[in-house]
Amino acid sequence: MVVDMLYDFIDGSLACQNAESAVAQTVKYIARQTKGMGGEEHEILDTFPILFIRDHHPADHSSFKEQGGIWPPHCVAGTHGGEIHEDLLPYVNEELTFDKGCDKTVEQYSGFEGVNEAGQSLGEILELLDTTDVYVCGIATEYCVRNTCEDLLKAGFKVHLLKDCIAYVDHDGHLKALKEMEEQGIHIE
Ligand code: VGL
Ligand code: ZN
Repeated sequence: MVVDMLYDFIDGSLACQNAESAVAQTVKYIARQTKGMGGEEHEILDTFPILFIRDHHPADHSSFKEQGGIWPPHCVAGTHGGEIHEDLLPYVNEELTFDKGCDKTVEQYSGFEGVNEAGQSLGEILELLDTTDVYVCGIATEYCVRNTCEDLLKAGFKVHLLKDCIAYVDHDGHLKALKEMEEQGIHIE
């Protein structure tokens, strides 16, 4: 599961620490896991589904400073800043891409209730895929990654967090979040 590897969090208005490296390590990880699968997209998706989450805001979202929120404008729907990093595009499939934060009035850090184009939620799709274990990477550790991992755990999945494949707003905040996630039973690897 690739959380918010979007340009605004990588080199845009909310650029996070370690983001370029997290993307590169994620691409390597996926390449290792899918090696020998023949490169047919459906074959990769059947054996090793890769789900993408996108922060996807209207231009006047309530989390933006101009609206009284705490963040600079970011990941506005339809802008470059809201797009998935190009190195990951070969693995993106719209059925497995889930948007969150679309409602102007709601801050939504967790991707768990994100929805795909057909209106299916991430939780629903994980059920359909008969998932037991979820391997999570993305941005930012303290916010979306953490909230998504916690919701996955609550829903009964075994959650693995790939520590080289995450980026963060603040280094101390990142370490604290990792420690607290580990205490809850999330596997940091
Ligand atoms: C996030 C800040 C604002 C995140 C989303 O996905 O981690 N962080 N919006
Ligand atoms: Zn946001």
